[in-house]
Amino acid sequence: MKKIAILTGAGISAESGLGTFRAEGGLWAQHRIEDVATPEGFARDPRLVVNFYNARRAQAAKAEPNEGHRALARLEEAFGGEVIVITQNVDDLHEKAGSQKVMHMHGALKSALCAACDHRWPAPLVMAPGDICPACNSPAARPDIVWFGEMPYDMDEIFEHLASADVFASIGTSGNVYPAAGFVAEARRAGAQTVEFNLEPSLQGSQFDDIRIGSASETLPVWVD
Ligand code: BJW
Repeated sequence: MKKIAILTGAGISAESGLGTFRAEGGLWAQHRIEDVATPEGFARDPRLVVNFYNARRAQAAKAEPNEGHRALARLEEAFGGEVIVITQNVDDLHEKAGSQKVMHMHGALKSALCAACDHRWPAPLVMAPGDICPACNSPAARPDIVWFGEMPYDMDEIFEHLASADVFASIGTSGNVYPAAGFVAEARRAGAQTVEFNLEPSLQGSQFDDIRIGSASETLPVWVD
């Protein structure tokens, strides 16, 4: 076995105190997606959107990785081949746990993006609408987050990993949001063994060879160690 591709979602960070999106009382119960997670929402009210991500950046900065994140970092260290973590999460808990190969397909709270020239740079803890881009001097800074209708990052590289993975593991994601929700089908087609870790089967649950029900902080250490 040479490659393990791992997709993570909000569920892996839930026990680190970061809210998921679609649970009762989750982020989408408190904020309208159209307002805070679309380019149109940002154009309408940049202050609301910047403040939403400022609050989440502050919360993520205080959060610590849990046993699920740590188990994946141990897997990378112990496994003879390649372990790739493809995360939909915008926190940095995989990095804090020690994972080295992490791809943030939906962007990162720690990063700012210039809407004028696409330059990316480390975000200050508190961003403000109209912050200046250090590369082109436009007042066009925005959170470096992939909103609905935008292209997720690194898709070519991600599809190459899925096509060459021996094992595909999906952890703590509900399978509502594409293209990530289609990764299990892609990996299966390429011949990977597939396993899901979740509190309950996701929308894509029927496509996995194996489902480990339970909290990722408990099921991942059992899988890895
Ligand atoms: C636990 C647990 C514990 C809890 N242990 N588990 C019709 C068909 C197909 C596609 C579309 C369509 N109409 C529109 C689209 C496209 C759209 C889309 O998918 N819409 C759907 C809603 C239908 N997608 C896009 O626009 C994307 N771009 C795109 O498609 O570009 C074109 C393209 C095409 C082809 C190839 C490439 C590109 C962009 C999507 C951007 C998503 N952005 C967000 C917000 C920004 C980030 C942020 O603010 O943080 O990303 S939305 C939000 O959902 C966030 C998440 O990353 C994402 C996924 O959520 P996740 O992680 O699954 O969280 P939850 O809350 O849904 O689930 C948590 C799970 O954890 C649950 O299952 C729990 O049970 C579990 N859990 N505790 C284990 N302790």
